[in-house]
Amino acid sequence: MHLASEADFDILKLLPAPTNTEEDAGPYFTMGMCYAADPETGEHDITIHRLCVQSKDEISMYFVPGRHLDAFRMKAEAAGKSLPISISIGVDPAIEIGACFEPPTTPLGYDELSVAGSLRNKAVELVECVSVKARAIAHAEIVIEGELLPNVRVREDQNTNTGKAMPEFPGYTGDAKAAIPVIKVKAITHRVHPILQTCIGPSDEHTNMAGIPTEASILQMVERALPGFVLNVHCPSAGTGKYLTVIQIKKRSLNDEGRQRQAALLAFSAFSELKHVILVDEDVDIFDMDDVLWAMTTRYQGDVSTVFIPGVRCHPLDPSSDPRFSPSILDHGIACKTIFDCTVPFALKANFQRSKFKEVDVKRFLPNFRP
Ligand SMILES: [Mn+2]
Repeated sequence: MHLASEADFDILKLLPAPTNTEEDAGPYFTMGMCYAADPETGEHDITIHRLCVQSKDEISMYFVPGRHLDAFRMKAEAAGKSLPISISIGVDPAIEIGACFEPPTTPLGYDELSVAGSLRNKAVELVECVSVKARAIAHAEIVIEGELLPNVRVREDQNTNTGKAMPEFPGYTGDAKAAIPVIKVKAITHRVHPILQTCIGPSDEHTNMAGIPTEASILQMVERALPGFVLNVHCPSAGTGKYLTVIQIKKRSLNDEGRQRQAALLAFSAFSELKHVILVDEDVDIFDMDDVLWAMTTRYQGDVSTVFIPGVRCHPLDPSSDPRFSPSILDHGIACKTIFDCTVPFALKANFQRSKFKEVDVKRFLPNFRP
């Protein structure tokens, strides 16, 4: 245990926060499970945020608009109070997946640790912090304890002036923010010889952490509205985990024609940050992007198989979601949600049978072959 009140306390002497590119605003913690409570209701929320070390005992915290911890922070700030927070690093992956769930699947007031508890069939063990009134993950490698200060903001790149923050999951280095909240660190606790877990964007690790909750959220919502219609959902790494989803459906009658597009609309409402939906039939392997693009090539006509829903708020880290990209985009973060319907019209199913290859009769060529 190291308390910030000790004279030689310095975050970077204790923890090797990595600086991943020349233009990073500073050293970042990228895999911190940030956990805090609503100052009014006591309900908890856990999410992962971009955390930049700003001084020996200060960390800046960036909130994409609408994040639940930010709602807690604003409530505390309105009352002139700081918000106690714990940052647990190096935890059970079930907690990392749970922390990436977002509304409406996990609305404000929903503690995403419940997802982790359900995955493991065992409640997540918590521990009281030593320096602030908050709880942390009991078996974390490292816990940073602190308080989000009211009415204090820093420029994210105040120490480097690079104009940039760090590499984000869409594959671009995000811009440094001009004024973001600050955590005053009060203590750091850790296991003996702790391992500092980190993660870079974009990476399969990052995009899967974003993608698995997206898939689960879409499946849950679509299944409720159209039971049995959607077979599977995949958010591939190429689509950042959050921006693109492939939905596999099965049309069973002429009556199902058009339902696939309804499934896509439901997906957009299940996950507001989703930008592109690719719809495919039951004979397409949604985990093989070659197969998905084959469907887009042979079962899709741009002018009739595409549905544009312009002017919808998606996600601010998509650089094409910007008024400079098109005057039709009114504000940064607004995008055109698009459905790519690569399913075969039900009436034409017979014309789209994939070639059915014969099984190889190995014994014809290798009489002694034993499988
Ligand atoms: Mn939440």
